[in-house]
Amino acid sequence: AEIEANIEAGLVDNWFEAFLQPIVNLNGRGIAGFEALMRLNHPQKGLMPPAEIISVAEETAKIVRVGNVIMEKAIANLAKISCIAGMQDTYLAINFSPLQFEPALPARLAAIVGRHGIRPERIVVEITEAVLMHDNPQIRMIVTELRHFGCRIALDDFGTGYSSLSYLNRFPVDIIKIDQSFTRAINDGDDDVRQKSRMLIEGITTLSHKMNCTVIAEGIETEEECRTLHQMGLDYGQGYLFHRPQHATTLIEQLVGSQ
Ligand code: G
Ligand code: G
Ligand code: MN
Ligand code: NA
Repeated sequence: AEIEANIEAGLVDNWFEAFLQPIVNLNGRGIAGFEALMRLNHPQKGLMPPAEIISVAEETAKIVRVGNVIMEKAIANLAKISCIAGMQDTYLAINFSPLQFEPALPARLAAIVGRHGIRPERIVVEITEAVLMHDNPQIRMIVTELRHFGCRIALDDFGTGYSSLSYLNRFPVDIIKIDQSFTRAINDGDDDVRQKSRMLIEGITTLSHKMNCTVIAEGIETEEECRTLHQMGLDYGQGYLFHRPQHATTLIEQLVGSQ
């Protein structure tokens, strides 16, 4: 109940923020895009971790309003970052929960990108298997509509669900994000675990490339992980080794400072 009250207060008093975590090209480590990660910045408690907030927001259907705020703020942040030299073609990935795929979503997103002068091709819609599992014709129609508008679709947390491969067959996916549990497992102390997880990632990557999908490794924390994943043919990486999720203002200062 306290979390629900914080969500409501956050919506009314503007406590929600869209932090950004850069996604880098494993070949050269230049920034290819950013993932928007929601944060509730409570005036007394400070930044509250999103996992619990998101699950309560989903249960109470407030996730639709929260998601609309995040879309607006994240796209406004992308527009600011785009003024920095070399950042004009970077993309923005936004996470979506199943309830957010309501009929009004495509027009709402179109209005926001239009207002900020962002091409829809620069927006990536991140969905999880939870979105696809519903196998709901409305969700499928809205995802297809977003793709026709120019957005790309990323399948998040890939490899953690039940029947990931069947979704690739039935859904238009452009990007596969391999879950960070795999990034950990490729250096597991157990030889068998390590070898099998490497074979799994390599196989998924080959398959994804054949289907014209880009592959991103999540949660890269060490140089060793980065090197191995690059050798295995993954395209992009995301993780604390490169950049943490940050407030847009901090990130912009850092990007401008490193030029
Ligand atoms: O930033 P962090 O690693 O703590 O995020 C935790 C989880 O919350 C991740 O699974 C992420 O996908 C999810 N998440 C973060 N921001 C959003 C958001 O704006 N909308 C939705 N639906 N999920 C989000
Ligand atoms: O579920 P999703 O992939 O959308 O969420 C990404 C989550 O992973 C966020 O909570 C983000 O803060 C977290 N994250 C990003 N990079 C790293 C990392 O290198 N290590 C760990 N442990 N978590 C990370
Ligand atoms: Mn994500
Ligand atoms: Na993920």
